[in-house]
Amino acid sequence: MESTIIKEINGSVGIIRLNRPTKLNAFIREKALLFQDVLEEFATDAVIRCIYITGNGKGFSAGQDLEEIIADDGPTLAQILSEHYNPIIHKIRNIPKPVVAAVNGVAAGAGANIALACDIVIASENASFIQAFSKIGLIPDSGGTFFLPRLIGFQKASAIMMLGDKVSAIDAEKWGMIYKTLPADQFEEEALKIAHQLAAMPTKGLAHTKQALNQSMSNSLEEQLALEDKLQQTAATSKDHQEGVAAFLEKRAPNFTGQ
Ligand code: T3D
Repeated sequence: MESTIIKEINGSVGIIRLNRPTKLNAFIREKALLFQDVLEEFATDAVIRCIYITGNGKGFSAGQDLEEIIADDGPTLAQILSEHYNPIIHKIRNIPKPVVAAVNGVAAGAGANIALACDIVIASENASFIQAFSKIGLIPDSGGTFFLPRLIGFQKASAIMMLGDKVSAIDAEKWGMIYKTLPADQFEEEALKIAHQLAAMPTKGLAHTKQALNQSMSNSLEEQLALEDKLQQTAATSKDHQEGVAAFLEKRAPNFTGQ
């Protein structure tokens, strides 16, 4: 049987394909644990400078597999959050590399919130985002109540979380929930181009930017200014910083190595 998570390395981009297409890539325990293993592997592989997550088939992910939660031998609710989704969100936010979600189709429940935890979310014009939790008496998890109000504001976040509306990719882009919508027929090619662009950039600088953005969620202005000062001093010691400045002054294209 094909794996529920397919990993590929394409140049410096580590690709993760969620692969249960007949169930819209809904998560079962085995898949959630494997996903974490691959995130960890790509996080530590020096060749990989950008991670790209997408879904196989017509959906990105329909979140938790609802059959698994009623199965006698399925994981408990406590396990589902503490061993599946929470570690996935922690890893995505803490990997010192850009993580791109390429949302090819519907993203619902935890599937939507895993995408929204990524650094850059790109969606096919056919994709949609559903905070499906309210329809089954649950609350949005996988960081949804943290990221969504910060992305689109408290009011819209409350409404779509309570009503469980299907938000089109086009509206998601308009509201600032995602970075960009791409035409369906060019989706994978164009989304991968963005991942390759990120992978060719100064990886350490991007990692520091990610860290600063993470901490901006809870820091005061004073704390954030101090953090920027500290991270900028570190970024300034990187080879890629030297290369960027040299390339600019020599009027040539830079060759960043991620060092
Ligand atoms: O206790 C806990 O679970 C805590 C953790 C919570 C985390 C969560 O993610 S909770 C939210 C779980 N997800 C949902 O509630 C979404 C359920 N799915 C849907 O509402 C719809 O499938 C969609 C709106 C996402 C897409 O609709 P549509 O019409 O495009 O597709 P479909 O026909 O409903 O689905 C296609 C197949 O995938 C179908 O299987 P079948 O009948 O062809 O054999 C459907 O049953 C299956 N599927 C879709 N979502 C799930 C699923 N099977 C299991 N679990 C799913 N979540």
